Amino acid sequence: MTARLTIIGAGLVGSLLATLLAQRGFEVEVFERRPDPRVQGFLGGRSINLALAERGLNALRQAGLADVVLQHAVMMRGRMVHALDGSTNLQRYGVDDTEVIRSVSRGGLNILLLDAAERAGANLHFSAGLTNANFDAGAITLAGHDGVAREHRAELLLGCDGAGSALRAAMSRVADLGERIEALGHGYKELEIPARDLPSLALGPGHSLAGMTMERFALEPNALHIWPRGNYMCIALPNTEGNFTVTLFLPNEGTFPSFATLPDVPAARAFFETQFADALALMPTFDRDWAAHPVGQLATLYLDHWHLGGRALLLGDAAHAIVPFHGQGMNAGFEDAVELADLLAAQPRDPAAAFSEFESRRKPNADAIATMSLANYIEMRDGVADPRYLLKRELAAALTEHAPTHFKSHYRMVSFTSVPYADCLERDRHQNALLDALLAGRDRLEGIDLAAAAERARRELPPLPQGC
Ligand code: FAD
Ligand code: E0Q
Repeated sequence: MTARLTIIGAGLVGSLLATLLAQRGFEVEVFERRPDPRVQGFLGGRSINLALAERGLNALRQAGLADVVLQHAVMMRGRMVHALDGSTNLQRYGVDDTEVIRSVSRGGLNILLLDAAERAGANLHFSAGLTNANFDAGAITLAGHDGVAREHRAELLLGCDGAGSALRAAMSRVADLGERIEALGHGYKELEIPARDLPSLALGPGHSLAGMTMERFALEPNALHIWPRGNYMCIALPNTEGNFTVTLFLPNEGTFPSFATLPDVPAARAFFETQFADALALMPTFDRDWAAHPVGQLATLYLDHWHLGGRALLLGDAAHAIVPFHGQGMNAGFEDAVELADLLAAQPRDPAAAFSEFESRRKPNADAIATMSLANYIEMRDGVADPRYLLKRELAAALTEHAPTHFKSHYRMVSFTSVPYADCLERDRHQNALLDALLAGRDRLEGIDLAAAAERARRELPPLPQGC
C-alpha cells in the first residue's frame, strides 16, 4: 500500500475522488478551505444547479451513488428555445427518454458526496485552506478561518481545488507547468425564477402529489430553457423545488449590450424588458438578484503538465477549467476521478507512473472538451435559431436513424456515451464534412437520397464503438 493520499478541495471532484479512493482501500485525508456545508448551510444560500450527463452519472455509478442522485434530479429532455416574440420550440437532445440529461443541485450533490466519502472512510477537514506546499519535505501549510497557519505531513497530493487552485500555484513555484489562461471576455450573472405559489388545494381525484408538484414550475420543468440572442443568451435549469436558476451570459465590455453598459438595476431591467420579456415577467426578485449577485468570469485553463513526479497531481477544474457551454466541466472532472482511482489502485506503489499515465490518457480529452465547449457557445447563442444549423441537425438525425452503427450526432456522443472526448471531436470533424457535402447547394432535405447517404456514412466513417 502507498503512503496516505491527501486531497486538496472537497468540491464536486475532490469529494467523489475521496469516496472512490477510500472504497479502494486507500487512507484518504481531505482538506477543504470552506466550512462544512452540512453544518453551516450553503454560503449565500442560493440554489445553483448543473447538468449531469452520462459520463458523470457513470462515475457516480462506480461509487454506488447514481440511484440516490437521480432521486434528487430533474430530467431535461431537450433545449426549450425561447424566441424574441415569446414563442417556444423544444429541440430534443436524444432519440427518446433514455437519452436525457439531468439538472442537479450543486450544493445538494456536494453534501451527498461528502457523506459518501466519510462513510467510505475518508477523513475530512474543513476550514483548512492550502496556502503552500513543500514538496521535498512532504509538508503542506494550511490556514483556518482564524488565519492561523498549521503544518501537515502530506507526501502525495491530489489537487481538486478548482480553477483558482492554490496547489497549482504552489507547484508553479517549483516547476514550469506551462500554464495558459484564455479569458472568454464574457461573464455571467445568476438570477432566479421562483416556484409558483399554489393555493394549498385538497388532493381531489385526478390530482396526484406529483402532478401538484409539477404545477409549481413556472416553465416546462423537463427542459433546459434557452433564450439565444446572437452575441449573448440566457439559460434556465429546473430545481426539484420548482424554481429555476437563470444564468445570463454576456460580453463584459464593449457596445450595448455588455455588463459595462448595464451599470445599475434600471438599465438591466430595461434590457431584459426588450430581450427576455417572458423570463423577466417570472422573476419577482430580479432587482434584488441583479444587485446582489456578482458577475462571474469565464476562462479556459491549459497546462502542459499536471503533475510533479509522484508527489502532486492536479485534476478537475484545477487542471483544465473550461467554459460551461457544453455542461461538461463536472462530468469531465468525474471521469478524471474514476480514471485516477483505477490507475492508483492498479499500481499503488508507483504513483509517479499512475500520475504520468493519467496525464497522457486524460490530457487529449481535456483539450477536446475545452474546444467543444467554446464552440458550443457560438452554437447555443445564435446557432440554435439558425436555419442552416437546424437543417444540419435534421440531416444528422436522419443519418443517426439510417446508419446507427456509424453516425451519432456530436451532442449525443458527448452527452449520452463515454466515448473519449478526443474521439468525439475527431469523429465529429468527419461527420460534419459529410453533412456539408450532402447539403452543398441545398436549403432543404428533400431530394437527398437517405439510403445512399447512409451507405456513404458506413463507407466513409469508422464504426462507432460497441454498445454505443
Ligand atoms: P470546484 O467545484 O470549484 O471545487 C473546488 C473546491 O476546492 C471548493 O470546495 C473550494 O472551496 C476548494 N478550495 C479552493 N481553494 C482551496 C484551498 N486553497 N484549499 C482547500 N480547498 C480549496 N459542469 C457540468 O458538468 N455541468 C454544468 O451544467 C455546468 N454548469 C456550469 C455553469 C457555470 C456558470 C460554471 C462556472 C461552471 C459550470 N460547470 C458545469 C462546471 C463545474 O462547475 C466545474 O467543472 C466543477 O465544479 C469542477 O469541480 P472541482 O471539484 O474541480 O472544482
Ligand atoms: C447542456 C447541458 C451552462 C450550460 C450547461 C449546459 C448546456 C448549456 C447550453 C449551458 C448544452 C446544450 N448544455 O444544450 O447543448 O446540454 O448543460 Cl449554457
